[in-house]
Amino acid sequence: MRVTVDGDVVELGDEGATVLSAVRAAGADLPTLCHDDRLAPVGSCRACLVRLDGRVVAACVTPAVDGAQVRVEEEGLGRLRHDAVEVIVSALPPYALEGDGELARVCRALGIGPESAPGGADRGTDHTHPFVQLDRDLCIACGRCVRMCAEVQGTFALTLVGRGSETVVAPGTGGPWAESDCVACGGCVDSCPTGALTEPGLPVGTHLAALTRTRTTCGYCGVGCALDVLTRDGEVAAVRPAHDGPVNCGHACVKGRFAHGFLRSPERLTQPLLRGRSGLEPVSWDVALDHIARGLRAAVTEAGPDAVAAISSARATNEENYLIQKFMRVAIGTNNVDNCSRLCHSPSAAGLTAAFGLSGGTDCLEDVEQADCLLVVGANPVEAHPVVGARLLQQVLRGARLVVADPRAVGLACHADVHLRPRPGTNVALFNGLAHVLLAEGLIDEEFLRLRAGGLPELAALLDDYPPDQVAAISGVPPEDLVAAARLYGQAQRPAIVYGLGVTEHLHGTDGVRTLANLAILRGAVGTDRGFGVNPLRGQNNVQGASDMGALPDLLPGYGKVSDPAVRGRAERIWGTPLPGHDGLRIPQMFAAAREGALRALWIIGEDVCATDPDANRVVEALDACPLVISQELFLSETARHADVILPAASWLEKDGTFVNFDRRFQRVRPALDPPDQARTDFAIVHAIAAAYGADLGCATPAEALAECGQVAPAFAGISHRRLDREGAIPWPCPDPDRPGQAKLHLDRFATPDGLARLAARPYLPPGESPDDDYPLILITGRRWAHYNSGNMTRRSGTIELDPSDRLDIHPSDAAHHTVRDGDAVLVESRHGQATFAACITEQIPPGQLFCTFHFPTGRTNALTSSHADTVTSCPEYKVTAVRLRGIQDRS
Ligand SMILES: Nc1nc2c(c(=O)[nH]1)N[C@H]1C(S)=C(S)[C@@H](COP(=O)(O)OP(=O)(O)OC[C@H]3O[C@@H](n4cnc5c(=O)[nH]c(N)nc54)[C@H](O)[C@@H]3O)O[C@H]1N2
Ligand SMILES: Nc1nc2c(c(=O)[nH]1)N[C@H]1C(S)=C(S)[C@@H](COP(=O)(O)OP(=O)(O)OC[C@H]3O[C@@H](n4cnc5c(=O)[nH]c(N)nc54)[C@H](O)[C@@H]3O)O[C@H]1N2
Ligand code: SF4
Ligand code: SF4
Ligand code: FES
Ligand SMILES: [Mo]
Repeated sequence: MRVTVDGDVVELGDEGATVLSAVRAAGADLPTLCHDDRLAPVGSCRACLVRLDGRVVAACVTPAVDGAQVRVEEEGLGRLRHDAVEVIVSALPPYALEGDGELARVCRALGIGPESAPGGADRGTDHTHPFVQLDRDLCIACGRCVRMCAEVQGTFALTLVGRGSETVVAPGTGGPWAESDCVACGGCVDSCPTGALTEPGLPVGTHLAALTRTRTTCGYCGVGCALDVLTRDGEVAAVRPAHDGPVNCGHACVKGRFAHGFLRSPERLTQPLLRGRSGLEPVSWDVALDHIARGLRAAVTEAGPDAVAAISSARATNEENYLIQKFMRVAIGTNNVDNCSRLCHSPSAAGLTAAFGLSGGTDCLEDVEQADCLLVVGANPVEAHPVVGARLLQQVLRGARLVVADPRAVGLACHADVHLRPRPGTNVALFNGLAHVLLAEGLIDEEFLRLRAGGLPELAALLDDYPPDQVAAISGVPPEDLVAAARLYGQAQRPAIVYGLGVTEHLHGTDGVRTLANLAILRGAVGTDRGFGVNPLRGQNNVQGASDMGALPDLLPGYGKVSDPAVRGRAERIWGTPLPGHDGLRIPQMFAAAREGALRALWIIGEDVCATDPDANRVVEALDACPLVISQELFLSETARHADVILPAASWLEKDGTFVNFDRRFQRVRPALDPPDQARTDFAIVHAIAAAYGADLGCATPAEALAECGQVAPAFAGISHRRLDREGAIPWPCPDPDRPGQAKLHLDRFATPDGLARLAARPYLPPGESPDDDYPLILITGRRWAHYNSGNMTRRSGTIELDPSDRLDIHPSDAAHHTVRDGDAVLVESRHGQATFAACITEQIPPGQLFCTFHFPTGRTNALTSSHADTVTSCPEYKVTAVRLRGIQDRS
């Protein structure tokens, strides 16, 4: 459509365009106060008045129509806008117009000075919350915060109270902000135009233009939010979500937004430490590097290259991971390199590769948002991937149907049409049951199955054993729920599967992924526009990338098998040296080898294995048995305490490179700060270790490392730092620098050898541990919103105030049975160890099950978990541990 703005003609493609978008497209200056592009317009402030075909209208709420004539620069109109804003400002105190916030800028543009703002009713402040602070005197009741919390975040924590000029934002719960439902996403602060809502680092009146702004990618979870880090005098003043962030679109969560206090924690490691006779002592880099090089040489000389192993970091950049695996393969000569994908989504990589030929999720987030039915399985995105969780919730609020499969009633489950609550460890039976109903009721895509999939006869035969009542007996899911869920998924036009660790972290996690993928294949809802595939919510900021870069014992960068001579030959030519052709050790095998005395040196980069790997007491035994343990860390983690050398590393806010997020997008990481004191980036540390060892890895800069990786792995050849700087985000595969990457996979054919998707006929097999008389309860472990994994970073950030300690969720019936009251200290025992928690009595957890996190080392959660692991990939069975409650102490 064409609209004329002050005589200039603008073309607008978007049918939903408003007069405001036409004005903006024409480049005209028009103030707005109640408007935010992320929110539905309300048109309440009248700052944006224009003339449309003769009438005065609020531009933000008025649809643009073809041929419309809009006037902005008209004498009378300027006056109207001035007066509208002056009325608003008249109730505010003068400091409302200080700084370069939105209101201050609007007033300056309209010629409204501090004399127009004599007000200030002294309505008081609410500074109870660590990250969100309210000055009621600055509230103009535009409602942007309320809408942000509802329409973007989906928490509905806020409301407007009072009448007329007394109207002010308040938590819906009535009390102080700190006791509200707020989950500190920061959205309301980000949208507030006046400074009524602020964060501690940016008080009202701050001149934002005077701060340094660095665009980077969040280093916590795998969502990959684009963030603008604002710094002042070498400190982070604030972190703001980028409004043009490709994944987050101006949203973020408490971790990316506020959990940066760890940077300046007094406990931050700032110099190398070496274990001497009297414990860990500070040493120079030269001494530490020399010690490491000698230890590595001794291990290789005495026991061969396979006596050395490295655990690479999914927190580190692609370029760092590339360099680490290159050092291990080229300089040491071993494939003993792995990353925490092993503990997390290795069953996704194996299962999706077997089903579809590539290890990544099949679609991009935007596409999943087109779905009319979401099947969210064993994932709690509201807490673990909050920006994705919020987007999925908005889709449900807009009418998409929702099936959640999770034993616990948390997050999206509260909004589900059907909530399936399988006993932990019974997914395969559940998914086979769903597939049984799809087949029985003809809810399958026969043409797709004929042309694009294989394995139907075998699957159909197996599914005879999974009628709903049979599945109910195994999983505890009522037959009618199973049928209802299958019908919702089976009858949807465009169903989507989104899943998490509740599928993978099991004895049969890979079978879980494959039998879940069956559902999408049966429906023809993957690799077509009739559905949005199978999408794992990968966990760490760069776990996808660490694996993509070949920090895996069996795969080179780009997933070529080390055992394949042709693949190896390509890397050998580029790296100029022969490579070992046998698979290296997986993380659990590294620990086993160390306990047996076969592993002589273990280099652990950014992973707190003593806190986060299962059966932690046995991990400690392994480290104690290994002659050289190097821990490359931000903090003296549980693991670092058992190391011989500790190297102080830079964090994501201090380094240059790229991450790959959960839907395969490469994005840039840029340093906002220098590393503290002697800390160095992992990139620099790997080079320094290589140099001390007498090896030259090439790749002087991260950009060069990514370029070299593209030579080894053609799927990344089209991606470079320079291109990312221009384009923002690029999904892989992207072999060609002149063509976009592939966001949606498998559209013409699957990447399997015969091009067909593979159905899997996998029977249900019981988990490694089941409840019995000695250990009658099942412990599920997982995450809560305010902390991150080991908690080493979030426990040292302000987030600790939001969630100061771990607790054990227990159903009221079990609590009564064990005479446990809310808050009581309880001792949990498994066959492997014991741990203590404060009890939290809640119906979120079913009877017979318990839930806790692993965010607090004092809890010792992973002393409880077993060494049972996925039979295909060795991913630990973190989600099922048989336990008992003991030693209940009275609170009094
Ligand atoms: N706040 C926060 N966010 C995080 C992290 C964090 O520590 N804190 N960690 C990041 C990382 S590394 C990862 S991998 C992701 C993980 O993100 P998620 O996969 O969402 O994480 P979890 O909470 O471990 O597990 C998800 C759900 O699986 C359910 N579940 C357990 N057993 C079963 C089962 O047998 N069947 C089914 N269907 N469900 C089951 C649990 O009840 C739990 O709600 O989160 C990332 N984001
Ligand atoms: N019981 C139980 N245990 C679990 C899980 C579970 O669900 N239940 N989930 C598992 C999963 S999915 C995962 S991914 C693992 C995660 O386990 P970890 O990877 O061990 O956990 P993180 O806390 O992410 O920590 C990594 C460490 O890296 C450091 N670090 C951060 N950034 C950098 C960096 O740039 N460089 C370096 N050198 N160090 C850095 C941090 O200080 C932190 O100590 O935990 C697993 N453990
Ligand atoms: S910070 Fe986020 S969750 Fe909290 S009130 Fe504001 S918008 Fe709502
Ligand atoms: S959702 Fe994930 S990537 Fe985004 S800000 Fe939160 S932790 Fe960071
Ligand atoms: S911005 Fe249009 S009425 Fe407020
Ligand atoms: Mo993870």
